[in-house]
Amino acid sequence: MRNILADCRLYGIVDTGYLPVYGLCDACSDLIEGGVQIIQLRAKGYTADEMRPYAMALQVICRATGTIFVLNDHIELAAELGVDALHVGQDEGSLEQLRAIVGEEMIIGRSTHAPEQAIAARAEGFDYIGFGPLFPTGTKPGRASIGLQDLAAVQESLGEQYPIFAIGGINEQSLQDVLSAGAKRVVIVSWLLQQQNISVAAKSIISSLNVQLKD
Ligand code: TZP
Repeated sequence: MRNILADCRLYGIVDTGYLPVYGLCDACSDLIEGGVQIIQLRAKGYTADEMRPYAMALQVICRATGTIFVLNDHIELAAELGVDALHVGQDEGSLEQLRAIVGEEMIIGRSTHAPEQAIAARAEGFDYIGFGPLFPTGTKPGRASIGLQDLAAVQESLGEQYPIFAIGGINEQSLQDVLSAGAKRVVIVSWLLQQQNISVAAKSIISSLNVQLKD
């Protein structure tokens, strides 16, 4: 799983803000068909009991296809299901506290919103970070955007190999600017989920990433 994390350039999220719960599995399968190798379930406002059946169904799809399945925020549920990865925000405790619940093997990522938070998360030992929101986004309404100016310096100080996923308001149009600003990996939520054909859209983004970032 850690090899997939190292290589993956597009991280997808099935978000109940954009999908009815009965559409989560189809969207997940479409993203996978489009080549996305990391998929997070994000269901703000849902309890662990409400999320459990959907998380289990998505976990089955991801397992069958060698895709990293990430659960957002629900730490106890992540431990209970033994998901591949857990993603947490700034307020969800230290890595040590999280490891005490989910164990040593699970990939754990942290959202960061400023260079100092990114550096701190790397130093603490988080396996990857999200960095953003780069642009205003309806997926995190009210959250101030941080722009592109710190991306390159953050990537340089955390190391070329460390997985930093640029996030927030990224779409087909803004992707080029995000890559020019130094991003090596991106998360795209609403733009992908709102496409008529999610898998074709994901393929097109991945092919742009591969062309722009060829080694
Ligand atoms: N964290 C920072 S911005 C964001 C999250 C979950 C939302 C990204 O969604 P979108 O729709 O790609 O802007």
